[in-house]
Amino acid sequence: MLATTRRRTLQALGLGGAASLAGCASSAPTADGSKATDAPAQTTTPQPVDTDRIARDPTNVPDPIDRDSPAEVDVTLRSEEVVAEVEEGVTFTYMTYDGQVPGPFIRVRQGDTVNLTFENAESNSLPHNVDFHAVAGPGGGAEATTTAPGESAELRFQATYPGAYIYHCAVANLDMHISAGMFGIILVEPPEGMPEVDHEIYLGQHELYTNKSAGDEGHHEFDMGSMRNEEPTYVLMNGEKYAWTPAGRGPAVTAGTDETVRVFFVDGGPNLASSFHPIGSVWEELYPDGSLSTAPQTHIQTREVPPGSTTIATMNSPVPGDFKLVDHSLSRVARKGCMAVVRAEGEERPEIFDPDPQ
Ligand SMILES: [Cu+2]
Repeated sequence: MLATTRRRTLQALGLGGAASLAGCASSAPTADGSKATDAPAQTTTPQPVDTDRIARDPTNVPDPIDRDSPAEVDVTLRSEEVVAEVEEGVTFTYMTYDGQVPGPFIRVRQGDTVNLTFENAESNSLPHNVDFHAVAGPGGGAEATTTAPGESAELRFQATYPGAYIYHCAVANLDMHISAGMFGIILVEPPEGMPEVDHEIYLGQHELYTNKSAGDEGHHEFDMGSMRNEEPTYVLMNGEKYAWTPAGRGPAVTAGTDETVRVFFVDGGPNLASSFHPIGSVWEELYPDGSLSTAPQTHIQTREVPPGSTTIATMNSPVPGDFKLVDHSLSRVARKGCMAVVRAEGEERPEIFDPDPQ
């Protein structure tokens, strides 16, 4: 059974590699910078979508761990290639864990043993896998989980160190797979847990590289040349333009004034570091790179989060209003879609902020 599975996997890898290379050649830019003439025909008609929303709900975070001893935890991740809207009228074929971007938030305790089942959906066209930065072992489990469409694999690992870690696809053309949406967070809580807060939210930033400009209607094909040049069409939080904002496809995340919101943020990249900033506030407490072995920094305005890393940061507002969470490389916000909003609701406090003093 195992040998059969492995053989099928290798066959699929061969096919996947050739298909990907062909895609690479056909979408390479020409000498004058225009797209090659054999690039896929452009159309202003979006493709039918497989899902209404590719954007994971930022409030979809598992509860804090309420155990004082290690346990065995069963986790299933399923890779799914799905067509969805980046914004209205613009479709893209995403690659996902469990059908949304970022992948599901996995929460375990230091010392836990994770029994992972990784499934590659039958309808997929490519091999996929998972590399967990929380795994102490070769490839973070990538080779052990490499599967062809229709197959599954199992991996057992112990979470030996605490922190918030990225997981991501790491097959051939891994930059393409991460760009298409294959990344997420696994949080390994320290034995003593984390300080209690009022809200926890989950955001993931990444870049889409397509054969059109941001906002051009129709189906956007993945574009290898743009990715090689690190010139993304979109830079997104949770996979859609302005995914969780009142101005976008909304709604904003809401919290009461003076309530503490903890943000788990992952930069999937694959190429751009994020300068993560809450407009109108600062990060009250911030754990650089998601490290929970060190004391948090305090009152941080902007924190760089490299691709392949995370941060854990808290914010609170004494006054009501909308607080935009952005990459402070602001062209990515104004032109490429990268923003989420936390709306603080409560009483005005003019002694702290008065927009109309008499
Ligand atoms: Cu993949």
